[in-house]
Amino acid sequence: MSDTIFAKIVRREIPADIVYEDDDVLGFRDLNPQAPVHVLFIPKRAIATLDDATPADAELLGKLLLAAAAYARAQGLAENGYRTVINTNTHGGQTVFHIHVHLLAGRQMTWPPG
Ligand code: IU
Repeated sequence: MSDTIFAKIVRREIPADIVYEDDDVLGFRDLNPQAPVHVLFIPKRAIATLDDATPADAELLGKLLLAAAAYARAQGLAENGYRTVINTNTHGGQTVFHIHVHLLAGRQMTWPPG
């Protein structure tokens, strides 16, 4: 799999506003926020897209979602609520091919998404 800018963030080769880290997951603020809170959660071990995930990745994917939820809870975002999004490939709007969960919060979300 080719390297991405997110892998460089994991390796601290380029800066990011990191707000969450554990052994497996990194969370950092999106450079182009779409809500008052917009944090990206990525696994340190890269998976390109959700379509590339296998049963061997089940635990890591679970940790990714739980990290986003733990961060939201710790930041007091859970009561009002938030949105988590994984974009996959072209129609999904994916632009960085290192799987990531968008956590969006701090405003009323609308449905359907664009
Ligand atoms: P997407 O789901 O692949 O479209 O999301 C990629 C996100 O990564 C997007 O919201 C960008 O604003 C964000 N991003 C970033 O935060 N820092 C970067 O250096 C790059 C993209 I490239």
